[in-house]
Amino acid sequence: MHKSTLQKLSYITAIVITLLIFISCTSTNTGAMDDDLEETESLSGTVVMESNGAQSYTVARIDGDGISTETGTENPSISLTVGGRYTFVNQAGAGSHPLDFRNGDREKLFGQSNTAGSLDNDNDVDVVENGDAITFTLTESLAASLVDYICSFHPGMNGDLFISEE
Ligand SMILES: [Cu+2]
Repeated sequence: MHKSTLQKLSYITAIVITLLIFISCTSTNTGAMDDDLEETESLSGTVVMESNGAQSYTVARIDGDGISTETGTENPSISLTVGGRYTFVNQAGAGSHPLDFRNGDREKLFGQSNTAGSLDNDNDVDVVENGDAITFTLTESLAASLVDYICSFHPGMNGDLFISEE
């Protein structure tokens, strides 16, 4: 008799614990989803570029959200999340190593060189240049054509751009 009462108690305890765990997991998940929504609404990040002479660009650091890359390696691939607004701070110098962004046909979309780019004046991409920094919005349409970055003076300073979905 005692044994079966104990068994019932332990079943009930197990059920209560399971319910508590379930409830706490559910509330945690809801919180995480809210955070994700906030992040995608205001996704923005900064890539700080340097150069290894005229040989290669390097990424000194990244700040904010939506960017992944390796810092300190030559001409690293940079992954950007669609929908974000990104600033590339070209510490190698916009005048010495103008940073351009290109499509798969190696045509300039926009950038720091004096050559015209097809998206220089696109309202949605909204390219803004400020000293050595260049800022743009990675629209779906831009994401479909953006392929790499390059120094317009030194073709060896060149790396891939990858797009990640949010
Ligand atoms: Cu250069």
